[in-house]
Amino acid sequence: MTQYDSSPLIQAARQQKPSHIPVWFMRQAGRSLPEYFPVRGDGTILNAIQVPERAAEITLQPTRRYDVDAAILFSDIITPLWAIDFGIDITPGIGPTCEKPFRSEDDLQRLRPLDPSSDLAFQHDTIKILTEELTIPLIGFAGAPFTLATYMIEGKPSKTHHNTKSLMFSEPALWHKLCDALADIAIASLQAQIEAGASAVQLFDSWAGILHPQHYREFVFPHSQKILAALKSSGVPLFHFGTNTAELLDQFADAGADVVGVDWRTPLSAARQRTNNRVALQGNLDPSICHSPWPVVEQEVKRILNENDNTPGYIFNLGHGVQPTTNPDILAAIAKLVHSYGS
Ligand code: 1CP
Repeated sequence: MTQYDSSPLIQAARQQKPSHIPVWFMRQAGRSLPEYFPVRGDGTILNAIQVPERAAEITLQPTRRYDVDAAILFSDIITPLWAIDFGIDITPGIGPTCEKPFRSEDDLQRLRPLDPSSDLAFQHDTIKILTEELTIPLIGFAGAPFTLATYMIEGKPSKTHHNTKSLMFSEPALWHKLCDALADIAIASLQAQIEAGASAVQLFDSWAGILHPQHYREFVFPHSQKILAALKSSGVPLFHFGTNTAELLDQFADAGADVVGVDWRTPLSAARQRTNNRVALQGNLDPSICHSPWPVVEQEVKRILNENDNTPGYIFNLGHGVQPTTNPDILAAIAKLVHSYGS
């Protein structure tokens, strides 16, 4: 139980009826806001994440511009791996990069257990500042084992993920050891975020949709399920999101989350059928549409809201993260429109 149990975000996540439809935007903090760059400074995002006052300020920036129902901690999915010195970094203009990619059993030694109280002390302090400042729930997050493994194995962002699939299919025992270690790291990081004051957590498996459902079931599902099962007793709502997951939504719902994120390729009504109303849904405006003139955006937002048809257990969001070139005024108008819906 948290102080935000009666907030629209937490109520919708629990499939209760909130006073208005809650809205937040994945990747609402950071690159799309001009005020972000002076706070981040010249270093990489990891430098900013390590300084609690700066990370807290960047988390708060979108909540001042938009009437959103949640803040999301300013961090990255690779932060815990970087904190244990696996040898992963964020290269400006590229994303996560790893000079010595994970390729063999020996590389498991570089993956020591995470001790959040020392490795992620800065994150604890950031959340403490935020819980003082915020009047809306804070969402903590972690990368799911599959998506983290793609960066560790490929060494950089990839479109094909050849190396990841090759290791997964040719060395299944090593693959499962890697994912098991990554699941433990995600559990430790998320538990620490919840203990520090996060009111909900989201497990990002952004790239799991590149897999066939049978391969997802065998190589990915057990690890995500382990993470969500370990967090269940915390009592905070658990969100689970990936892109291109139309054929995986039933398994995303089975993995143990309260809320499943839907990308823009799947109609909400189809997602409801595939998840059989077992979970709340979050989504699913195409982030590219935010670059269109307002009447186009307005029509799309209304189409999605009408499709949901006031079904409880619904949180408005984009179908993936805010793109860096998005005009913040459009996001502000979307939040306002979602809140005025039905009133
Ligand atoms: O300095 C910069 O501006 C670098 C860009 C940047 C930012 C702002 C990166 C590098 N990460 C972040 C912050 C971040 N990353 C947040 C907090 C901001 C917020 O949500 O408001 C979050 C939640 C993430 C999560 C994240 N990082 C995901 C999952 C969500 C998603 O969009 O799918 C993934 C896949 C990453 C990896 C990553 N980190 C950074 C980049 C550019 C990428 C993507 C690289 C790729 O395309 O593969």
